[in-house]
Amino acid sequence: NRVVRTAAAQMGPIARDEPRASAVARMIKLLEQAARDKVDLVVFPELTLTSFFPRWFMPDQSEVDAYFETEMPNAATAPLFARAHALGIAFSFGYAEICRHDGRLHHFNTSILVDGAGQIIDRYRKVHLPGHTNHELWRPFQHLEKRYFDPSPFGFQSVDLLGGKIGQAICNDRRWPETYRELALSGAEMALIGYNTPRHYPPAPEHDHLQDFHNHLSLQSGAYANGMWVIGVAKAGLEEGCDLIGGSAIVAPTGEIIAQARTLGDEIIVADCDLARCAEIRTNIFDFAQHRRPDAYKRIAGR
Ligand code: ING
Repeated sequence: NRVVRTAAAQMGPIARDEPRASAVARMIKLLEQAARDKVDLVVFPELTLTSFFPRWFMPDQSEVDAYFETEMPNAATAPLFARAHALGIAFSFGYAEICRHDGRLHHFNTSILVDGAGQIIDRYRKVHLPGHTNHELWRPFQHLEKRYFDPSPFGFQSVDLLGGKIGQAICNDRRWPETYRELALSGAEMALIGYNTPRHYPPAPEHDHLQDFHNHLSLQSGAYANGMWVIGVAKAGLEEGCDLIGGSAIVAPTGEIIAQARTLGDEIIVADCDLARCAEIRTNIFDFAQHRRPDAYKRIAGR
């Protein structure tokens, strides 16, 4: 077997004026708790250094850019990298990234994976940006990811870590079956997915009571149909007046939830994830080589 002891490190609310140092200190506390459990890998949520700022319309771009990191690691996150390296623990976390690509500045909703030696081995940028572009006054709060971020041009990938292949995705990505299939086809045996999910979804308030169900439905179906471990990690709780769901979960390749958060605050849940268990699914019902019919799937990748 190839057991990776994994922790989902759920974070409670991060206030609008909470300094990055405060969020990082909370992350280090969870990291040290995980270290006491002899955890190999700690997974943090999406945009885990600041409040979920796409909920606010900010006409002034310099105010928006203040939520972004222009280098990584940096002064705010160095203590986290240092502590994790000292503990020999790999970790992933999401943040807002400004980077230069093809000679142009880009704003990405990013998640990085750092190995036990403190090296960034994967940088994923969010593919599926939900929400809208302009200030929509009818909404009780905004969801301006399409305004503040560029969609990733890089797609999905997986990297070698802890004896397996690990891939990343971010929040809305977890609702799209294509996310998991692309990761599985890249060889991923585990998907790390942070999220910030408001309970109230203004375009369809009649679905508000289904948010927890849809969260687990997405994580579990993705895990099962691709025979992979899925680690879903929430930024949870009442954040600046917006109620974010919790429900962080560690899902086995069979689709079973084997660990789940109980609170809406800072909390780690831990599970021994045997990556060899992917074979239970991938050598049987979802043996892609044996059963998958890409010749019949003409529309999926089409535009
Ligand atoms: N948030 C939400 C998500 O996809 C959302 C947006 C909320 C979509 C509720 C549908 C229902 O989980 C992010 N950050 O993508």
